[in-house]
Amino acid sequence: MPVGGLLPLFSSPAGGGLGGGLGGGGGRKGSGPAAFRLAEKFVLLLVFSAFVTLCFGAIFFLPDSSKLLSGVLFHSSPDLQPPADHKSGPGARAEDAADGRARRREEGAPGDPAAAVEDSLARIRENHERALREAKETLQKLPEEIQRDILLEKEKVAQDQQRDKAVFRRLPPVDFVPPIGTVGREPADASIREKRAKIKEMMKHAWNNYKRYAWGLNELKPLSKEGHSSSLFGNIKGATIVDALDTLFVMEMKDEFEEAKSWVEENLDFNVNAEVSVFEVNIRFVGGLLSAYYLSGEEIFRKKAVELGVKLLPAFHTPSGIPWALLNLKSGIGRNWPWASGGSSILAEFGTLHLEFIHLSHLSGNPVFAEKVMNIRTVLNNLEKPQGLYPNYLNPSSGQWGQYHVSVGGLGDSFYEYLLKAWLMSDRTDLEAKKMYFDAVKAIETHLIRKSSRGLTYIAEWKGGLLEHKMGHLTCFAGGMFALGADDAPTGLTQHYLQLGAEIAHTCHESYNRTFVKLGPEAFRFDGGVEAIATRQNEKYYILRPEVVETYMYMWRLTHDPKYRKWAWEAVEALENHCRVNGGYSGLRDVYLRHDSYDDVQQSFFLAEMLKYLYLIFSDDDLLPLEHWIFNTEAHLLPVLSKNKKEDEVKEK
Ligand code: DMJ
Repeated sequence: MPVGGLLPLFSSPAGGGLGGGLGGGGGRKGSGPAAFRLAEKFVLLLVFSAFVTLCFGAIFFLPDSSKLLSGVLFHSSPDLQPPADHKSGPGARAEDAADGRARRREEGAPGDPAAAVEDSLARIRENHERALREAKETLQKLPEEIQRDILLEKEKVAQDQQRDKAVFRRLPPVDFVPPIGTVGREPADASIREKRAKIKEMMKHAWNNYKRYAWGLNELKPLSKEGHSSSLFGNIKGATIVDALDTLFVMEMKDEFEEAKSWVEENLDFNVNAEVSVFEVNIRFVGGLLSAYYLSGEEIFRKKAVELGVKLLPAFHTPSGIPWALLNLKSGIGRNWPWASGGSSILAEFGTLHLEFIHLSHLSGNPVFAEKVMNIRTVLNNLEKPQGLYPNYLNPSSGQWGQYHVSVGGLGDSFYEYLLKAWLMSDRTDLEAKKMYFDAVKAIETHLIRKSSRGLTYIAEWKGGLLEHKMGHLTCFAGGMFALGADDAPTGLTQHYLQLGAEIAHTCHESYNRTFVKLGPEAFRFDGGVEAIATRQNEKYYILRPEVVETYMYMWRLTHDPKYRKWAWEAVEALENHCRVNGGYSGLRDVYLRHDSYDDVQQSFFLAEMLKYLYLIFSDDDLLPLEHWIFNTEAHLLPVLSKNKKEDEVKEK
C-alpha cells in the first residue's frame, strides 16, 4: 500500500514519497478485520516514522526537538504555540522564520549557504510531522467512517475537477471594451518630460538586458548576466515577460510589447509538473495577463489568464475553501508553507486573489472564480476577530485562526489593500468590502499605529497583544492605501486618512534618507533609541521593492504636492547611482554601506511596479486615471467594473 494512500483526502503530498494522497483510497476499501490489519499497519508506520523523525532531530535539530515533539504528540492551540519570529517577506509579503532564508535567497537577498541544507531538512522534518499527525487523526476514526469520507471526497474532487475544466472549454466570446486613458498627453513641462523619458530609458535598460541574457527565463542576474529562477513559479517560465507586458504597453514600447506577446503565444506553458506559490502566480501571471488583455484586447492574454485561473482552482479544495499556499499544477495537490503556524494559510496570500478572480469570472462568463473568493470572505466574516484585527494565519482545515500575529506588512498587507480595491473595482457597489476595509483600518489605527518620540508615524506589528516597533518596507504601501480610501471614509475622516497617508509617506521617505544609498532597508525600527533605521544585519537589504514609490504615486495623484515628485526623483537617482549595472538593475545587500553590495537579481516587479509607478508620477493624470483603473498588488491594471454596464446587462436579460 503506498504511504500516500494513508493520508486523508485533504492532506497534501508530503514530499515525493508521501505524495498521491488524493488518489490513495485503495487501501481503505476493506472493512472489519481487514481494516484492523490496516490499523496495525498504521501503528507500525507511526512507530517507524517517529523513529526516523527523532533520528533526524537528534542528529540535526537537537535544539528544536521540543518543537518537533509538541507538533507530533500534542494538539497545538494558538495560545500554546511559541511565537514565530516572523520577518516581513519578499514577493509573497508572506514569510516567516524557518522559510525566510530560502525565500530571501530566491529574491536575491543575502542568505548563508548552510541555510539551504537546514531548510530542506526542516522541510523533511515538517513532512514527517504532518504524516504522523494525519495518520494519528485517521486512526481515531472508525473504518467505515474513513471509507465513507474517502468516497465522498473522491466524488467531490472529481466533480470539482470536471467543473473546473469545463470553464476553460467553454470560453465565451466577449466584447472588448476600448480601455480608457491608456495613452496620456506628453507633460507640458519640459523638465517633467525629460524625467519621464529617463524612466522609459531605465525600462529599456532593464528589458534589453533581460532579453539579451535571460530571455524566456523568470528573472535576470544582472551581474552574472544569466537567468535567475525562483521556485515560487515552479517550472512556469517568463515571469519578467508577463510582469513587464503592461509597463511596455503604457510606455508605448510597441516592438517590445509585440515580442513579449509572441513569446506568450508560443512559449508560455502552464502544463508543468511543479509546485507553485498560488499567490505569486496569481498576482504576477494572472494579473499580468489580465492587464495585458484589458489594455490591448488581444485574445491570447484572456485565454492564457483563464487557462491559468483554472489550473489554480484545485488550491481551493480544502475543508474550509481557504486555499493552500502551494499547489502542484499537474496533480492539483496543495499544501501550506511548512513554517506557517500549524499548517495555516497566510492572510496576505489567500486574501490577495479577489480582484483577479472577480475578473476571471467576468472574462470567462463562469462564476466559479468569484464564488471561490467570496467564500473566503464568508469564512473571514464568520470568525471572531481579536480586537477587530485579522491574524496573519488561518488554518484551511479547521477554518480557525492560527497564531495571533497581525501585520500590515509581510503576511498581512495586500489583504487590506484588496478589501479597499474590491470596493473601488466594483464601482463602489461592494459595500461589504468597504465595511470590512474601514473596520479593519480602525482596528489597525487603534492597536498598531504609533508615533515615535520625534514625531514619525509608523505601523508596528502585533503579536498576541504585544507590539513589535518595527515597520517593513512592504508596509510602506499603506500610505498610498490610506490616501486612496480617504474619499469614502466615514463622515469627517477624509482629511484624516489623507493626512495619515502623508505621514506614512514621510516616515518611509525618512527610512530612505537615513541610509547611505538613499534607498530604504527591508525593515526599520523604532526602539532602542533609533527611528526609521534598520538595526539588524538581516534587515538592511533592498531588493528593488516598489512600496515606497507606490505610496508616492498615490500621494502625488491625490494631492499634487510637489514633494512627492521630488522624492520620486531622489529614488530614481539612487537607483541609477547604486543599483544600475551594465547588465541591468540589481538589489543591494546593505543600504548603509558605502561600497556596492549587489545581490545580483533584477526582480520582475522592478519592471512591473517600480518603473510603472515612477513613469506615472512624471505623467499627467490622464494616463490611467484612478477612477477607471485599479492596480493589483503587482501594479497590474484591472478596469473598474462599471455599475452602469451591469445595470445595462441586467436590462438586456
Ligand atoms: C511584489 O511582488 C508585490 O508588490 C507584492 O504584493 C509584494 N512583494 C513584491 C514587491 O515587493
